[in-house]
Amino acid sequence: MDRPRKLVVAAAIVDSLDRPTRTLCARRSAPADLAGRWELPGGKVEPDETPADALHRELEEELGVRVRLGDVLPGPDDGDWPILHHLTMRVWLAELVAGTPAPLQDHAEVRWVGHAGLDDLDWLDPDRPIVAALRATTAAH
Ligand code: 9L3
Ligand code: MG
Repeated sequence: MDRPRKLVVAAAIVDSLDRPTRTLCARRSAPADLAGRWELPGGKVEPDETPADALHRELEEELGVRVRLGDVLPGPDDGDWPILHHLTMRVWLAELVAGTPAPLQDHAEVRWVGHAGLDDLDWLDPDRPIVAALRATTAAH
C-alpha cells in the first residue's frame, strides 16, 4: 500500500500580496549538508496539525513573524512540489501581519530580494523551480 508522502510547508513571504515586488529569502544554517543554501522558510507538518497551522507555527519559530496566507503557488505534483521520494512541499504566498523577520532558528540570514535578484541566490535544489514560478507570478503584477 502506498503511504502518503510526508508534507513540508513553506511560504513565499512577499512585501505585498496585492503588489508583490520582493520576497523574503532565508539562508539555512542547519543541517550541515544544507547550510549556506537559500530557501523559502517552513518545515514539516506534524501529525496533529493542518498544513496551514504548521506553516504558521514554523514561521513563528523560525522567523518570529505572523503572516496572512494568500494563494497556494501550484506545483506539478497534485498542486505540490516534489522534494525527495519521501517528501513533498506545499507553498503559499504570504504577507506579514506582525513581527520583523529574524533568523531565530535554522537560518543564518534573512533577506528581502527583488524579482531580478532571486536567481542569484544559491537555492536548495527543490526550491529552484518554485522560485522560477514565483518570479513568473510576481512579475505579472
Ligand atoms: N526543504 C526544502 N525547501 C524548503 C523547506 C522549508 C524545506 N523551502 C526541505 C529541507 C529538509 C526538509 O524539507 O530536508 C524539511 O525541512 P525543515 O523541517 O528542515 O525546514
Ligand atoms: Mg524549517
